Amino acid sequence: MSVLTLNNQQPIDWAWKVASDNINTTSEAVKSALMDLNKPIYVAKSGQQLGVSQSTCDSSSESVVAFAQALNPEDLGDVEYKKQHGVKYAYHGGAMANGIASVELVIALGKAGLLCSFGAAGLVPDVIEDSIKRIQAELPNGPYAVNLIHAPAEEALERGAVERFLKLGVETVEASAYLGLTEHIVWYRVAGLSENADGSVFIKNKVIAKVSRTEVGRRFMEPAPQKLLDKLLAQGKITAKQAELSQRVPMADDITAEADSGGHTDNRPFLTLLPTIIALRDEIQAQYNFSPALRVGAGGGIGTPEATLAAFNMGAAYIVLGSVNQACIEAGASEHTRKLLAGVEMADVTMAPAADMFEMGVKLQVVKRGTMFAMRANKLYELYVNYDSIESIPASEREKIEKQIFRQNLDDVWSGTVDFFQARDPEMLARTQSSPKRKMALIFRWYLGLSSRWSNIGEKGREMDYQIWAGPSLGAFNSWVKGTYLETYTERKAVDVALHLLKGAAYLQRVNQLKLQGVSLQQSLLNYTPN
Ligand code: FMN
Repeated sequence: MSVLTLNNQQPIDWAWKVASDNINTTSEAVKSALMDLNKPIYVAKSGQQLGVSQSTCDSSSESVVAFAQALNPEDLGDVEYKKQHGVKYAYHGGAMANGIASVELVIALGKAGLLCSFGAAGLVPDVIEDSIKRIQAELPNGPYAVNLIHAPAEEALERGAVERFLKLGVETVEASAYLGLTEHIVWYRVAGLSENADGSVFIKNKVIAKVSRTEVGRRFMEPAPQKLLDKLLAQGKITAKQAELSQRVPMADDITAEADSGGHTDNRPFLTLLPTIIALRDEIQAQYNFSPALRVGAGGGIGTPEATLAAFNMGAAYIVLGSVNQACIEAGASEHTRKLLAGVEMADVTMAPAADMFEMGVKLQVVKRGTMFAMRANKLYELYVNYDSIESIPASEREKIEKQIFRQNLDDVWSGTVDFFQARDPEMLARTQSSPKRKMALIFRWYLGLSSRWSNIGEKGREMDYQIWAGPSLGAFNSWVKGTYLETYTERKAVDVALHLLKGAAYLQRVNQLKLQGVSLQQSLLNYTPN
């Protein structure tokens, strides 16, 4: 088959001309032209064949029958996103709890003009503060973000996080796990508002809100609610002027529509969630006419150039990655985990109980290959649902979980749990006194909590219990990079990965442009391979 063939009965006759001796017809030449993203491609006849040229000429020569624009990775996505966040690319490395989205990851991506959120969730305040200072030392002018996670059961943590962010001058937070707004996130946002000389509102504290539901999305797309502003005014945390300015801006600059992702997820398909959140944005933007306009990004499921391009073509302002980044060398995951992640296929993920919301039956997406965590955690949840206390679990079952899962007597687990909560949250312990079921939950949460830590630090002998969050995007990524240098886990640098995804999306967009003008391309030209 020819490298390029024209299917159109009536080819488009573009006004451009190319010199006959400047048309290349070989597969290698066409590939190299397609890869040369900085220059346009002109398809024209060369004898009986079709070929490509990357420049036009004024006189004579061949008519151009198809054209693809110059399209660089930095051209993708929303211009205002890049401007407001001071980044080169419309990309966001999503937060990954317990420092999996590590200081190193944030710095590496930031230095390359890619925004990434530090994974502050689950870390103690002093560690968060120290990490922010390390990031600020390397990226004094950004870009970087820090995760602000809503913790319904631990309000003090959320308040403390905002206090530190304001003190340290953190100018972008990725707000996640919110079910509605809290005074803390409103405080962060509104305390950073002032008026520019031209009367417009200056937003110092930027918010990227991650949502998977419209009702939560709406809260972040609208201005701050008066009730919470009044509370903050009464505490002297914001000024009357700031409260007034807050009514002219949305609560968040960016809304990430989080589809089926690693970790906490509603498992919504990206193809349905993104247009739904975009439609909501359009409705709210039309109502308020914010400037700059509200933006919607896409996260969950993105691990290939195809998915990247789909997101941008569906109107995403930027893309968000998580699972794929955990498998990169800068991530705060152990070597064992990163190696395992590099071999994960799309169907090697499943839902398992979440430590933080175990009692509510909340699940999150984890790896099920090379670790028995999901099976074991699901077993614990089943026992939790079926029995009212540790004492009512049949002896044979208890023995089994003590031997296989806890590797110690449950009484010993309980005394360790008591020590832990006495230091962290004594109220939680008090509540177990009247509720043996609650005590059982805390004992089971010992396993759920530690298993993540084991994965991050590479605890020897506990590999089969590693709790590793990941979504199907990782398997898709692994299939795409099979046979390339990125198949090797030690070669996965987050910047490389991000740039290949964006380059690949630009490449595919150019292929699509040619296809839409009736050009069929040889199979080997249809995909972008990282090398
Ligand atoms: N999102 C948060 O907002 N806070 C977190 O603490 C957090 N932890 C995560 C930990 C891991 C290991 C993973 C894989 C994801 C986590 N996420 C968290 C979600 C990511 O920030 C990102 O939105 C998501 O992974 C994108 O979908 P993907 O997994 O398909 O790439």
